[in-house]
Amino acid sequence: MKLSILSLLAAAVGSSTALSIPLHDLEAHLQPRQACENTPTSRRCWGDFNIDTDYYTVTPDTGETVEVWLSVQEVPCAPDGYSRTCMTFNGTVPGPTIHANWGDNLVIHVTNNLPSNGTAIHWHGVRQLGSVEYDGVPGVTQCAIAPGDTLTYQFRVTQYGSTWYHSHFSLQYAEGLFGGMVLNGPATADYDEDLGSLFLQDWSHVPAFTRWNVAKAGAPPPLDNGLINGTNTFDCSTVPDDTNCVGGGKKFEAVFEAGKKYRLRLVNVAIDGVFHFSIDGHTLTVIANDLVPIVPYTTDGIQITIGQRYDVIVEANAAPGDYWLRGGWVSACNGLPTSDGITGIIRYDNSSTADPTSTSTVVVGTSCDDEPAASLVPHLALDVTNMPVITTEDLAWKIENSYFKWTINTSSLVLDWGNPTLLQIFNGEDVFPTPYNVVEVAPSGTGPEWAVLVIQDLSTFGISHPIHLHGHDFWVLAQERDTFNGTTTAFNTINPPRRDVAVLPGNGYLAIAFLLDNPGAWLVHCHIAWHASQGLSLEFVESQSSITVDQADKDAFNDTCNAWNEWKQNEVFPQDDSGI
Ligand SMILES: *[C@@H]1O[C@H](CO)[C@@H](O)[C@H](O)[C@H]1NC(C)=O
Ligand SMILES: *[C@@H]1O[C@H](CO)[C@@H](O)[C@H](O)[C@H]1NC(C)=O
Ligand SMILES: *[C@@H]1O[C@H](CO)[C@@H](O)[C@H](O)[C@H]1NC(C)=O
Ligand SMILES: *[C@@H]1O[C@H](CO)[C@@H](O)[C@H](O)[C@H]1NC(C)=O
Ligand SMILES: *[C@@H]1O[C@H](CO)[C@@H](O)[C@H](O)[C@H]1NC(C)=O
Ligand SMILES: *[C@@H]1O[C@H](CO)[C@@H](O)[C@H](O)[C@H]1NC(C)=O
Ligand SMILES: *[C@@H]1O[C@H](CO)[C@@H](O)[C@H](O)[C@H]1NC(C)=O
Ligand SMILES: [Cu+2]
Repeated sequence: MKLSILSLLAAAVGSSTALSIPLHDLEAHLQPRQACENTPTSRRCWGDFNIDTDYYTVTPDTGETVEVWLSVQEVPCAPDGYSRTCMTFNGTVPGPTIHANWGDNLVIHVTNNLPSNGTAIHWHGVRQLGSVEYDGVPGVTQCAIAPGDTLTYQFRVTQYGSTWYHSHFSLQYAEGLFGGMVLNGPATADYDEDLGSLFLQDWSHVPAFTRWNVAKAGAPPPLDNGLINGTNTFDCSTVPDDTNCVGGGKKFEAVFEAGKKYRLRLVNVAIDGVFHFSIDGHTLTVIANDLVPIVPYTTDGIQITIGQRYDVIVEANAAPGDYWLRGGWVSACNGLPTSDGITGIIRYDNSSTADPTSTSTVVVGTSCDDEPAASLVPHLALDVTNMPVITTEDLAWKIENSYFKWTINTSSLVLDWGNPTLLQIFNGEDVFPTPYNVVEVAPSGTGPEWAVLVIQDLSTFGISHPIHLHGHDFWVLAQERDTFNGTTTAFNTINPPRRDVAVLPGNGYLAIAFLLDNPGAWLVHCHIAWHASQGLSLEFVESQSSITVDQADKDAFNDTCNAWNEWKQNEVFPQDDSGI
């Protein structure tokens, strides 16, 4: 850029009509470099930063604080025309979208207005660089927030892209406790309009907490429907005499203007389901996986497992008309009989009310895997260069008191909401309770160092698990339907996919690496909500002696614990799962 301006000016100086520009003025003109504005035709730009900036080490100083108030409350709801009670942020499912810019400070006041549950809110995929106390995991990074109490989460937005926030308290997000986070920044391809988050969700007509009584004995129970951005229809004639089926559900609809390019932020917020998203007659250009911009690729449909996000650009270049948008339920991976009805509508004419007659050419298969690794190439190319320590863990199961539990090296996670790992760390303890499944990691030298986790599935069920790590993006080194033989030679270390949820293939192994740059206590868990409740989780305590928390944040932490311990004396429902 600088070179081309210089050569242009040089050409001008050489021409007969050129103005003579003194050299120091020229320098002033070029320094500081003119900010490159983010517009529909320059999405790679972001002021003094851009899509090439290493966002792991550089964060714009916006000086802005975005302050948000969220009320966690129960309300009557009927997202698909079937009445029940939902747990919500501010009364809606999905909850209010949180918008912020890359580099902003977020201050989020969460008040627990539930009658009889604690809560804790996790900002999925947010690195929480230097702010582990606001990661929102009850029993790990905080005590549960008692009914009536408020906790103010405060952290810096060091990444950009699409994510979501959700309760991490037991099965609460299954009842509706989630919302979108749109973190504005540059992108790897251009688009005209940002349509925001698009949530793909499975949905139960009775509370998940009620189904848990069945689920905890073993297999996940079938659910009743799927929702697209919190809405769908349901055929009440399939449940005659059920007075809760009041009808009136609606399909999600969006309107396209021919010729425009739209950005959609796909988020799988299911508790059990894998989706294969597509829009009839349209191609998707994929520009990000989780909070990592990728080299754009095009596809007819995209497979999304729980917790994952894909940002896609859709060009309105089909013949004007109405088209089905399909969630694409992968029945082979989920306990829901049919995917046919999990749809929304894209219209080119906003006065149209007709059902689309479009058909799909996309084949939803039986694979529960991620998109092929070869497609998911991070734009900011980073290799894993030094991985001296490999932690291997065996995934299996046991039956305890007639209940099914997943185990990690024979131990199933169980947390005490009143005794978080971080409290134990504040108290200087370094031996953690066995069911906390703590693995301690720390760099052995001074240079960049990665920790590697290999989870080997020995359960023999053949079920795939979407594995999520807190506090970090991870590099996906291997996803094999095989037994890990202990050698790292076959690991993909050269700019492999980088994200925060990846699939552990059934009867195989998943190997991930994360940079040891964020001291804290970080959960790793399966994002199938039933499995998390059944203990499929461990935690990394990273660089324990370097974990620092300001006094004001420690005081807020202590207040939350005191309120929880007081309320717990009158707790109505005792904990009967892992806690997450
Ligand atoms: C949520 O509701 C509270 C009132 O309970 C209100 O003050 C706040 O602005 C709402 N938050 C959002 C993000 O809409
Ligand atoms: C949370 O609330 C739900 C609904 O009232 C109840 O079924 C469940 O047992 C509660 N769980 C805990 C741990 O409080
Ligand atoms: C989905 O719902 C969220 C929350 O209400 C909203 O911000 C978003 O724009 C909706 N998505 C689309 C594609 O309309
Ligand atoms: C439909 O689109 C037209 C033309 O863009 C616009 O003027 C009108 O407000 C839209 N109507 C609705 C209900 O969105
Ligand atoms: C888990 O068990 C395997 C097999 O016994 C062992 O090799 C591995 O070191 C254990 N992992 C940890 C973190 O102790
Ligand atoms: C270990 O497995 C990898 C990947 O399957 C393979 O390339 C390598 O040859 C194996 N090494 C040994 C010693 O078996
Ligand atoms: C936390 O609160 C308890 C109860 O009020 C108090 O005794 C204790 O000193 C506090 N601890 C810290 C570290 O502030
Ligand atoms: Cu799982």
